[in-house]
Amino acid sequence: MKIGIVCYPTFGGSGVLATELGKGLAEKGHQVHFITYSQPARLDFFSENLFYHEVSVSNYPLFDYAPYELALASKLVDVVRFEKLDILHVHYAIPHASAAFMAKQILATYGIHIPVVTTLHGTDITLVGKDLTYKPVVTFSINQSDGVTAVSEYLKQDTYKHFEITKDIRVIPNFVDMNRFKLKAKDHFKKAIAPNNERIVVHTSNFRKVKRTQDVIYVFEKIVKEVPAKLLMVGDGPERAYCEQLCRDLDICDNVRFLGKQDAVEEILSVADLFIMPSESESFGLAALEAMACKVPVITSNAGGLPELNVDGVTGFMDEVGDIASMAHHAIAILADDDKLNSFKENALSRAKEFDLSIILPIYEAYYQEILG
Ligand code: GMT
Repeated sequence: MKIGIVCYPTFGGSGVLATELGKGLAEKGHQVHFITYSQPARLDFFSENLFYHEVSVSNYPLFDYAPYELALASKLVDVVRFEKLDILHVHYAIPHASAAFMAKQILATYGIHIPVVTTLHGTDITLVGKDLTYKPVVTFSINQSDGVTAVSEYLKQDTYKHFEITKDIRVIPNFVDMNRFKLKAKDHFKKAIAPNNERIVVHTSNFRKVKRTQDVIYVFEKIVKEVPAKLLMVGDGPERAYCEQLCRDLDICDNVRFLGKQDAVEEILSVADLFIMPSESESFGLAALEAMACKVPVITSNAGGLPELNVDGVTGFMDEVGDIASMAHHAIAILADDDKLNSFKENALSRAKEFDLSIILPIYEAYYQEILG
């Protein structure tokens, strides 16, 4: 198949997932065309089946707001016509699904029918999409898509609850490439971070409010009182400065390192003993799955789709959003006991295997065939 993929080319979960999907499809012999405003973060190598088409937006001085959606729709028309794509798969509804709808209408005037699959990722529904500023367009463009998928059952139900959706939404969970995300020998790195064999706790996110990154710091402060430990905060975003200040206020800076945005997350996860994701809302929690694939147990909130991933008391623990005391209690229970830690690690890995790329990729391929059929 010739597949066009539209996504946000950033470190966010939807962009990561879309890029990994494209890479996986290309490896299976499909021709994959990424259409985005910059090179996707994880698309940093050459493959004969992978193509990248940049959407550039005119910055004509009349525009206070440059019309990205129009530029994207025009690019989609161009790429579909000249690369003869079979299907367009857009990740994140806003504004990709509506741009795809517009492109589809324009292509129809050339006698070209291009099916569009929209994958809902989370904040495009749970936060931004519900905003009245966008809601009518989001509803319309979901309903106009030829196929709609959601990354968890929770997200599917939330979409039905808050939008008037006439389409069947198929749940296709997120996946992880376990050839990349696996435990790697990184002893020198471990030694540098934790010279006295302290436990290593990791958090990765975009440091937006919804991630409750300050909860990670509060939980860690309680952990470090009981168990010698180090915390690695990976990623960057608006909450980072507050987290750094909080570490100073709590006097735990010596035990916390902020690593900023990192490409090789799997290498950091390889030295981790525990991953913390206390999010306010999370449609799936791809970062937690990546941790589990590297044999790291997870302490998460029970928000959104997290219960579909984290098995409470088995792969880690789940607590109410904001329940710092319980998260710390559970974290200490895992970290303080070698045997317990090892069994949680094994469980995390075997659960992650259920979401391996090799299992989920064929589901997407079959779904494309169904839509094309
Ligand atoms: O979590 C974010 O803020 C990024 C966001 C995105 O769209 O990139 O992530 C969403 O999509 C991921 C991939 O499907 C999911 O794993 C995340 O749970 C979801 N985030 C939220 O629902 C908050």
